[in-house]
Amino acid sequence: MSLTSTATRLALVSAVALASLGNAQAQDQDEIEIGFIVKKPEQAWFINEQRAATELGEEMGFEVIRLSGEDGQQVLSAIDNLNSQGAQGFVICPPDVRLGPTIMNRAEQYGMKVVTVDDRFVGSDGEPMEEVPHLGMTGYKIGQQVGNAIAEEMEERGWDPSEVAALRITNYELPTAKERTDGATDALLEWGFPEDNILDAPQQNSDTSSAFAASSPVISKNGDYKHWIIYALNEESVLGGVRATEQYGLEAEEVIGVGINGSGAAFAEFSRENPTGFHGTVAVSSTMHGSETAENLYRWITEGEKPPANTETAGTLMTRDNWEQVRDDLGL
Ligand code: FCA
Repeated sequence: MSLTSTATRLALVSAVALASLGNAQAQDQDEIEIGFIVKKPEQAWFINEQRAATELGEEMGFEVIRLSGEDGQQVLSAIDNLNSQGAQGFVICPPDVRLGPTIMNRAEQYGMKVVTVDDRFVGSDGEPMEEVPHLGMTGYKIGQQVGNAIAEEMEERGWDPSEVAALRITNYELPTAKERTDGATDALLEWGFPEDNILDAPQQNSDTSSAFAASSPVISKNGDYKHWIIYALNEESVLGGVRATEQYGLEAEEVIGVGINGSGAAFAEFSRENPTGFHGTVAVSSTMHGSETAENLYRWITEGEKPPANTETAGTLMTRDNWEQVRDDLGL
């Protein structure tokens, strides 16, 4: 074969390759892309949501671009990034609900549609931004389930409420967190828990380490109590409180912590050979939160049907005894 014909062949091969690449690009351009931005990408809850959205996209034929937005700056660059990739909208659990107006501003500049999940945007008037479709937990009710589960377990253990301290790990900047801890508090008070025994540990963030940091000083300052109950906006935070009781030297039998979420953090705890003070968690389907919000957004983009203003989801108590069953029932 002559040198020339080899060169011709090579040129032909690359032309064919380029043409098929062009086709692939054209196909990609037709495919709808949406973003899924979360405030805590390393937490099992959010990993599940993003995974479920991606899987649904594969089934229905759209692409989900998973991004993290741990602060305002990161969220804004995530939106820029989505725009440059051609995305037409995004689902977001924001790092701070008060960023709502700023995030909407940027999204509207690009003509993107926005759906919130878990934490609902708050407008400059301090009210929820009703115009942005939202899907989240029924915070107050789920909080009540937490309070009732703790009360039942105190009865089971025969504790005298006057000897019990409640470690309430709070995050009042976040409305859904306040609803949840308020629900738990009200259920406990209704049951007859002494209000003076409720001790606040305000956390900076919604994770285990900030809950641990908030709880430790409260526990060591109140060493007279015989037993402790612990609740917070999620199980990651309750685990921080439980770890703080362990560090202080309290036995697992003296502690009842009940969380919210039902994700990997709780499964790991239930799988330990010896029970810890983490008694249970109210599980909600993170899988459903992820897939339903992604589907709502996709339909909005493709069919022009705006999702409902507010969808609330319910929870199921999960303990060491039934966690695998509940996990399977909820598709987690
Ligand atoms: C908030 C919490 C998460 C999860 C979610 C539904 O964002 O921080 O842990 O409970 O609501």
